[in-house]
Amino acid sequence: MTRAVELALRGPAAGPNPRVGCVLLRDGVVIGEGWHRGAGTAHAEVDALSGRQPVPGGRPANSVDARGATAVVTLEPCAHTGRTGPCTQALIDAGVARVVIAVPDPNPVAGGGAALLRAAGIEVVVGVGAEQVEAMLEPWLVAVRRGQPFVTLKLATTLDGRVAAADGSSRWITSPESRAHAHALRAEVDAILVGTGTALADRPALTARTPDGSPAAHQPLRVVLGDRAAPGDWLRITGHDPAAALAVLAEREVRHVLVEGGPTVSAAFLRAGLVDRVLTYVAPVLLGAGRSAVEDLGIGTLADGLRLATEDVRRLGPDVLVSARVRREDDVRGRHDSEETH
Ligand code: AOF
Ligand code: ZN
Repeated sequence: MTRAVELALRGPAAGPNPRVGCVLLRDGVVIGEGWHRGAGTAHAEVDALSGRQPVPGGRPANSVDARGATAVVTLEPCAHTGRTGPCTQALIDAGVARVVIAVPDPNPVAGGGAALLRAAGIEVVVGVGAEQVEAMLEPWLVAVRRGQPFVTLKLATTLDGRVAAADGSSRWITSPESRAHAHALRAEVDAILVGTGTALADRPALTARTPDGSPAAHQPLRVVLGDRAAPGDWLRITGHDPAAALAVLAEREVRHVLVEGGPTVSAAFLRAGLVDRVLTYVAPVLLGAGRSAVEDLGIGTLADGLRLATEDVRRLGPDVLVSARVRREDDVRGRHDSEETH
């Protein structure tokens, strides 16, 4: 499964489909490997069965003889015909004897593959390496289970929590290392959302760029929320309702949205309880005055403060990046943890 995860990670982080990897084994020897390269391309299982990926020590083949073999897949093989055919049927047709799965597919359209495989007499094991795969696929899994995009809120602040000085100047608070990191992050999400205030004041390009300044291969959908006219070729969502915005994005198969400001939109998403993760780039700068990162949340007393769970801390040049989770009411993570394994 660790190898299957490695293969899965070769696929794109962004896009409507999950990253999936598959290893085919016979008597402990790898006979096929595959991964999914994004919506519209072959699924990992079909890619592995095709033999086009050379296995370690081997050459590419026209197909793999998988009769009696074991397929190790990071995600439950799909049971539907979507942009491509059902992997479940491909595995059955190939004569696979055993399928080892890390996590069930929460997509109501594609799920149910494990039961179909069992009905065809194939031994199925679910849950192997589930933690590793849950971590890799978290935004996608959460978004598909919930029917609403996973929301990462990005903040870039001074040590005293300011995002602009008294005169409104804000470029740049964080270091080039932090900004490069943020650009890499943009390339991994499906959409970036800002409010009209930020769009008008900063006119951010919101493009994902590589370290040398050239545009990244994947550019997220750029979204602006609010009623004022905004510049550029962005998707305009009118009104100020974060839930309505997420519904529009869900329609477009957006799984992961990065909310990038400003303080008004950040507060609106937090107040609505729609943020999953807060990524804060903190620069060792003090301003003592100026706009704070998040507008009023309607919290009057410390006991009501929104306390997050720190997931990760790292240094980026002089800055610190803190990644923290917000516990959501509708958080259904781990719902499948107790699912049968046999
Ligand atoms: C698999 N193997 O490698 C992937 C799966 O419309 P399609 O054909 O692109 O199918 C997309 C859905 O299939 C996706 O939402 C997810 O439920 C599943 N992805 N399944 O068996 C794969 N990528
Ligand atoms: Zn499939």
